[in-house]
Amino acid sequence: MFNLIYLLDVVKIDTGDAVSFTFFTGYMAMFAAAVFFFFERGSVDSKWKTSLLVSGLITGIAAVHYFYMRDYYQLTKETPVALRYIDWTLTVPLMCVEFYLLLRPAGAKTSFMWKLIAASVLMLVAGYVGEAFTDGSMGHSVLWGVISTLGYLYILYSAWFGEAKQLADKSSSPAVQQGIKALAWFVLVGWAIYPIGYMAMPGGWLGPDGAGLLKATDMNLIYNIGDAVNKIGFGLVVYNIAVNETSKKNELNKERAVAA
Ligand SMILES: *C/C=C(C)/C=C/C=C(C)/C=C/C1=C(C)CCCC1(C)C
Repeated sequence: MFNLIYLLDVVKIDTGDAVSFTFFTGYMAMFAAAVFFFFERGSVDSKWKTSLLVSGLITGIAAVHYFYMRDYYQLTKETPVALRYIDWTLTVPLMCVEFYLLLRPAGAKTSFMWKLIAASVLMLVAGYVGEAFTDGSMGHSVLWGVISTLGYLYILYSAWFGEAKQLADKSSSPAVQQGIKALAWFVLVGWAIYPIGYMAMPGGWLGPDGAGLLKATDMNLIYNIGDAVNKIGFGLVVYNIAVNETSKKNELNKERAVAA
């Protein structure tokens, strides 16, 4: 019985439901991006292969979660809180790994990576407690939202002024410097999309219990847009650096060959 309902429900996409629509397009976009990054990995210099692999993993892991979240939402019309946060707990630390991989030639240590990861875990665990254990009150939503924001601010600070920025300044590669700058913009603007979605929750500042600017269902819409922008965007920044640096190296090798 359950299976029959399941099948009927999955086939029928409600065209009036923007959340449902973005779950489907989000899934396909992540899937396509993962295929792209995995294939392109073969055409860049070996130094960049791990970075592209991580980009492929980020979008690939997201694609699998979107596959399940899409059906979960289709069936229940509820927010897939657990699936969402499992996805983020895997993919956001991998984005921190991207920062580390790009900055390793400039002297980044693993402690730099672990600090970013710790901040991202604080951000996500607090966000999860805020959403999963809500009593519908504004006090709960705001408390855990603020704790989460501390983790977010650490990463933001690192990217713009702190360790990530200082390492980027030491990098000998203009492509890496520009890339880190682009990632810093993603963290500032792209990641700021998420707290807006969070504030649509019961008791949230912008939701029905707060300013009334957002409906509770807007949360998933906003998160889905944020994910597509940030996961694919991060990957493309890394891809761009890898392609630029690879062609620079190829040029150099050609010049050397001519000179020899
Ligand atoms: C691929 C997924 C990404 C980049 C997810 C990023 C998520 C955030 C930046 C979430 C931040 C939050 C706050 C800053 C406060 C409210 C709770 C969160 C978890 C939505």
